[in-house]
Amino acid sequence: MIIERVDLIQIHMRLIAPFETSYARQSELDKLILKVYTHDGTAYTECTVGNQPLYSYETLETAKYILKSFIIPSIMGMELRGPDHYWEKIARLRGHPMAKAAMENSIWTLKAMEEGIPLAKCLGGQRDRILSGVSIGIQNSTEELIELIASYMSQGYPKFKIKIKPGKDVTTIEEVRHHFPDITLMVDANNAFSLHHMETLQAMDKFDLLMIEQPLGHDDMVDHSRLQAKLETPICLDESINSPSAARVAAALHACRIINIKQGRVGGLSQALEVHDIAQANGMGVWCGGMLETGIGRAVNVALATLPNFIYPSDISASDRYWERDLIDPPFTINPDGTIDVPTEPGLGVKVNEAVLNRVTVDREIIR
Ligand code: OSB
Ligand code: MG
Repeated sequence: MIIERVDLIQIHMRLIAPFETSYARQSELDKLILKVYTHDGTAYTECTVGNQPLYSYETLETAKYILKSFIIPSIMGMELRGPDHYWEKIARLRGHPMAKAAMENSIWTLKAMEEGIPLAKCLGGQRDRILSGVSIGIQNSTEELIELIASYMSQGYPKFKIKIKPGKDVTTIEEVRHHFPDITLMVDANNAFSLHHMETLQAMDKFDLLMIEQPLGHDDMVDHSRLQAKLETPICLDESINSPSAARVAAALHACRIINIKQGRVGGLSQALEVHDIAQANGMGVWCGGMLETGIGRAVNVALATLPNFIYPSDISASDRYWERDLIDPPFTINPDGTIDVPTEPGLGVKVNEAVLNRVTVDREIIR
């Protein structure tokens, strides 16, 4: 394949409802979509950056800059054999995993299109449905949280992840668990606690949580390892696993028992596959997280989640959990058994609605 043109498309979209984590409350999102052109076809991909360096140091502006100044010039107009060849071309570039991932996704998608198979098959995935799940932001009151969980339950979601932070922790979990004794429940702290909160964190052990996601510092493996030794509940790392080598460190230190894989955070699908294999070799299961993607990024997540070591329900929800109108047709929906169907068409397998995309586009930079 030869990449001849890349459009960096900035879009602005409003979430169905604000999403609050321990570090921010978001109701409108700017996103970066890439349209990648070759002689034989085009591929859309989504960069998982946000507007501010909060979840990760990358932002929409840094990703655009790195893509147009370094990544795209390294590959433009060349005969590219596939993802491995792409990595050879950009190996010298340090950092910026989400920018690299966005371009890499398009190369995987174009490769799947060339081979006439769905992206999931191209990655070595085996399932035709993946286990869904829903990540619920911090609410104003526990009553509202309980109502939301009840409504997601009625839609068939098989796993409920609730965001927590100091002050909205044990009491909230206790009330939710009291209301719903049997649901599959987990919490995500987005690095809001420290070892000074040991009592609070240990108190979470009695609520039969599937896991506690990223309780401590985004780059602190040592403290997570100390905490895991004192908890019965498995720790799942998200922010801390930003590369395959971070996954090896986590395994060696027993800093977690589960990994949340987000392909953007680890630098793309090839490295996500490596993290998947490292986890499996170390007896750790993984699951597919999300970054409030549109249907374009969600299709990549769905494809990735078809790999065999994705043994826990994901954060991949139906389109209508995020958007009034998703960018793809048809939107992702949830089956009554809590699964989402894996697209079967070649490539990404979803159709981008260009009229809808144009409506939300605020800026388009064409690089050739
Ligand atoms: O920590 O997993 C997280 C969304 C944005 C940034 C970080 C996180 C999340 C989610 C939502 O939890 C996952 C999703 O529904 O896409
Ligand atoms: Mg998380």
